Amino acid sequence: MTGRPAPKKALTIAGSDSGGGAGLQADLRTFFANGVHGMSAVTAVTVQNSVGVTGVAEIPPETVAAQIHAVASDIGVDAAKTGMLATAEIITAIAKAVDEVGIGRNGSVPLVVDPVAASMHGDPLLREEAMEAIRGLMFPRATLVTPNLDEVRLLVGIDVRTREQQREAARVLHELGPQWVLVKGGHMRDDPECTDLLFDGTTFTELTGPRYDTDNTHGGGDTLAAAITSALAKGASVPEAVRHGKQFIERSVQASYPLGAGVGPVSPLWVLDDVHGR
Ligand code: PXL
Repeated sequence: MTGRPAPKKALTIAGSDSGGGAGLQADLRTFFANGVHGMSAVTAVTVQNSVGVTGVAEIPPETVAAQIHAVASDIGVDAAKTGMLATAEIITAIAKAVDEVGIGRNGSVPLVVDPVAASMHGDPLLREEAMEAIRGLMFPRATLVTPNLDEVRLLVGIDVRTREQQREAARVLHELGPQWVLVKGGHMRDDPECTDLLFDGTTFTELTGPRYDTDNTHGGGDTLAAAITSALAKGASVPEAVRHGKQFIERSVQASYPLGAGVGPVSPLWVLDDVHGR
């Protein structure tokens, strides 16, 4: 029989971006670019292009949970991530479903929680009252959480402007229950570099990279978290996976491109340069 052994499998629990820049579309292409089989449990469908979000249709919570059960019971999941979760009811259903199938800290499958609150245009992707559900239900289940500085402010009320405040935020976020915290420094725009801070409750590790000159950063957080999730699916430790993710997002920012009248996406298309050229 023709074929090959199945690759490792990663699941994204996230929203759809009709413009293809962010959300589950970014996650699935990042899984593919990392040689991992990608699966999705869709939480919401956004009506979106490069300029912004003009509509959101939420998926019924029981349908979100059913997608998780369907893929976990048959195909299996080596690592999972969450993105746009939309409502407290959807988050409650996800928390129960991941516990039932062994994803997250109550099981053995690594879970990356990217606490998505708004699009880069400021359009809300999470109802206001749902941030409490992310804090209370998703953080304690997370192997790793990956907030940017806007999300840090919404989650714990700390307005990070210095490296010391970044450490303080990591400490406070860790107390909410995740095994690891990655406080991303990309939104510290005065910093000529881009320093992310990784913390496991004991040790701080700073990961510093260049700050690239581009406005096309749509889907950057999703791509980073999905690259980390891919590495976890392949058995990497969290620090190894985060290092891989950082390298992957740097190359994907370098390969970002303009699209429409607004903000273009970061892109993992560079992995195919040898096949298709640039
Ligand atoms: O990049 C965060 C994000 C996640 N999920 C969806 C999005 C966005 C940003 O726009 O649209 C569906």
